[in-house]
Amino acid sequence: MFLTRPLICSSLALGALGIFLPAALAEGHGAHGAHHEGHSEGHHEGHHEGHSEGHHEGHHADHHANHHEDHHVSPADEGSSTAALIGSDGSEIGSLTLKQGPHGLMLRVEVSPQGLSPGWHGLHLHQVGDCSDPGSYTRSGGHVGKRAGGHGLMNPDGMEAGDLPNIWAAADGSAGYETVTNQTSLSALTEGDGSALIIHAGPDDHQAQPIGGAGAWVACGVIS
Ligand SMILES: [Cu+2]
Repeated sequence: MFLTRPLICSSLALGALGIFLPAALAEGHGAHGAHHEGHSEGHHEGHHEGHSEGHHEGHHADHHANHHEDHHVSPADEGSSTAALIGSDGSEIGSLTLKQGPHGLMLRVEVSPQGLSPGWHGLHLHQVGDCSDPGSYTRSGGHVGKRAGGHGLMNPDGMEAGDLPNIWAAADGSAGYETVTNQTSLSALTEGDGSALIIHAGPDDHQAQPIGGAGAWVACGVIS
């Protein structure tokens, strides 16, 4: 199955709210399939066909309801990912750790001295796990969940799933950062061609289009 990333992000976000989950995704859930089969087989031994069918349908519906509510904490969304953060000259400037938790995705960024210019920097999740073009990093694509006019944590018409708070670097260029988001998940970010964490040259004003005036892309970390 192939879907574009914006579609995946919007269906996951809506699914987490319990509003909508595509039938194809629900049916593809491995644990559900196994449970469904085992139950139906056991029931067919020594029970009338009509009774079995009615019981079976009721159980099926219950299971689907649970699956909707628990989607954002399902075992498939657990796990962690660690990556190097690469600066604009291609050298390693720090590290990036992502951990999926029960209420969202925890991101931690650590930057070594001289890694960044001092002050605030925009930081976003971009759509492609490709940091092979240091100095531009345009191969990492647009923001996760990108849509026209949608960027910005403070935008009334926003936000995009890849939008995150700024990171602040000290006078020596080092930085430490931790945030959590429930607008995407580790499984959504790592599937297919992955995604990337990008740090920009300047701060994101969280409102201007398309990237909050954050400027050039100065650091990149592959999320896979
Ligand atoms: Cu960005």
